[in-house]
Amino acid sequence: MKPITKCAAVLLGAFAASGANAAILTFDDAIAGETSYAFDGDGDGIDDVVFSTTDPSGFNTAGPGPNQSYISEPGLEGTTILAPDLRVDFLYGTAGSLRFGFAMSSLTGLVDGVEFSIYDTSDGLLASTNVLADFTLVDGVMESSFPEGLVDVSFAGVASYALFDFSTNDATRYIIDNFEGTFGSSENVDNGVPVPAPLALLGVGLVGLATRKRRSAEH
Ligand SMILES: [Ca+2]
Ligand SMILES: [Ca+2]
Ligand SMILES: [Ca+2]
Repeated sequence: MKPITKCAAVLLGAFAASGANAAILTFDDAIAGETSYAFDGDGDGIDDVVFSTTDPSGFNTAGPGPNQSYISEPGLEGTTILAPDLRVDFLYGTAGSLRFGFAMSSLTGLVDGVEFSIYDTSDGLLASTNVLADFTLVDGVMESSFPEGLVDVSFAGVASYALFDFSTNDATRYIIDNFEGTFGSSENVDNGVPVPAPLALLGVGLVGLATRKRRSAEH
């Protein structure tokens, strides 16, 4: 995934006004059955973007096959019956815009797709969009196997998380791929000052110690 991310960052950086560059998550290393997928763009061991589902069966990574315009398996595939079906958290926040492709497990075109909503740290809604799915021409020739769509949302402010609610009206499953945005530490390490893991663990240890001390004092 690394070389692709870097390549995308360089390409998109040429058009970006600010110093931060965008990254594209292709889910190449997604594992079927897991209930979360994490992206660590700068490889510092701290996840920058985390996708999660409350479905105990977790994600699948394949679904519509290769004949799609916006999906190049693997992606994140899951059930549409939840509300939301999928959540993504941005540990360093994200600003500007978010973009991804999705497909629905429907055999007819022009069907209900996804409601995608973006929130700040105070649960304030920054932007929301509803995108339908339809058959596309793959490489301008053959119609895609399943209806699909492209979500591309610009927003003001800093987003903390976003929710995906795929419609159950026409499909029982969805898949997303090529999730694109600007994810803090993946492009600009100097912006984030994450607490190093050993210090964070020490903090937890100290809290535990204090609790124990209080308890023993009570006795
Ligand atoms: Ca992919
Ligand atoms: Ca990181
Ligand atoms: Ca749903």
